[in-house]
Amino acid sequence: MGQTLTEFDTIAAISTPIGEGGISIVRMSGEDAVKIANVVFKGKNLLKVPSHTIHYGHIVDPEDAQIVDEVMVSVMLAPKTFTRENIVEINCHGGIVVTNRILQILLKNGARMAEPGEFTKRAFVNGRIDLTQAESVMDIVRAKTDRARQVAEAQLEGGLLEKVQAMRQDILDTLANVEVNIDYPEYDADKVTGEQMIKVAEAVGDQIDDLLSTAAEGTALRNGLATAIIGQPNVGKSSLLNYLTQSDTAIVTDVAGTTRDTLEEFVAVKGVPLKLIDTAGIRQTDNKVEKIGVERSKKALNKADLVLLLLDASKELSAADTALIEATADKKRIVLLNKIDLGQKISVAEAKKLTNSTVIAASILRKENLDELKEAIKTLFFNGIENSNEQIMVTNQRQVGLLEKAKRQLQDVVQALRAGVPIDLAQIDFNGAWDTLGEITGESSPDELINQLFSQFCLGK
Ligand SMILES: Nc1nc2c(ncn2[C@@H]2O[C@H](COP(=O)(O)OP(=O)(O)OP(=O)(O)O)[C@@H](O)[C@H]2O)c(=O)[nH]1
Ligand SMILES: [Mg+2]
Repeated sequence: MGQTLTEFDTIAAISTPIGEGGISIVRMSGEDAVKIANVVFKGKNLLKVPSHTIHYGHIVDPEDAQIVDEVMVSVMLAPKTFTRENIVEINCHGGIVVTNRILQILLKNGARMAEPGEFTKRAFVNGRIDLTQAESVMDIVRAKTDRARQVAEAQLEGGLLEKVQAMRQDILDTLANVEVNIDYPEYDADKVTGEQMIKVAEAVGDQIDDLLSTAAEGTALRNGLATAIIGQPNVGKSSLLNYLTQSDTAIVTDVAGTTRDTLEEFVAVKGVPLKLIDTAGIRQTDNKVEKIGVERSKKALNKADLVLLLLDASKELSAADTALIEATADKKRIVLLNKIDLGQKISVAEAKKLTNSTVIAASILRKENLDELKEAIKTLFFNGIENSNEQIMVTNQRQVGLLEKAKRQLQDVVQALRAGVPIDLAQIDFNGAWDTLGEITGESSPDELINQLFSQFCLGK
């Protein structure tokens, strides 16, 4: 991340969702942004206005001198902008045709269509933000709960960046020391440096552990806790999904085997983000379609962080129920005894003894005791996770993978030095850890990785 600005062409994109709305924003970034805007804008001379000002006028197609729309145009001059380049934002009337037309006119007059994430990528390449901050921009856009947003904002403020940079600095300082001692070898310099390297490797390793301990909550906040609704056919799984999502996404009928595919919905239950997965009732079946559904249910179960196991309380516990209890035994689990409006043949105490889990007796149909279920989900989530007030968290698999790799490299350093390996050999892994940590912030990331990362962004971001 150098301080010098890389020269780029001028890009343009629609930065608001495509559709009808109050206003839409077409954004341009690059050296010529103001020049191009000025060609198509009728109002003040934009080349002469101060930076960070907004101006009323009209977009006129230079080709036929026709007025396209009445607009407000913001001019923000480099370097104090999101991309560190000149940025022009055209606020036009919301509407697909108008917005597209303005974009087309900009493209005809010298701008190039931006790729997904290209604005944010320029902010990264021009050194305004690091990779963790770029990722957080996307996370803020996608945040489904307020807590997830808070964590993303903290990351955008550079919280994770600072921690990673501090660790890299510690490693670098030690490396510098080693270099000095190699250049001026004295009697016990090697031993002293070796001990120092072990100390730093262990200290940085501990800091990595601290960060990794936030990963479970961090990734759950970002992606939602994968929650599989499991149970026999007709027990009320789809009814529960619909209740929790307050919609009628899933088809509910009294026909056993209604749901034949897994269905995913994102909900926040008392602030806990869940990725709910409604599944086909698990049973032996000869129906081809249902069979596939049952297989998918089993897969969903494997991947689940949390299982909501539904049992029909109005009937005696069956062998099939027992099989499901066993199949879900090693998962975080809440057992819901459903249909108590039809009588209760399985008691909460009995189910508790059998499952060693939180058990709630409820009626989804009558919406009875469902708040207890929500409370139970909340308790499970926030108790299972430490540092729950922590703002600086590891929120995605990319970060987790790199931290784990750096941790292994540091462990190797310690092991090697303890085994008497010469310091200049152990140093290779120490160097490696420094590099790996740099990949988290993007300081030592290969280009293709960076391109791939930004291509996941939305257009206009
Ligand atoms: N009496 C009663 N009926 C319920 C309750 N919850 C769900 N039902 C009914 O049970 C039937 C099956 O509900 P679903 O939600 O489709 O059950 P499912 O588990 O998704 O079923 P499959 O998709 O076939 O596996 C429907 O007729 C629901 O209205 C309840 O608490 N009490
Ligand atoms: Mg169903």
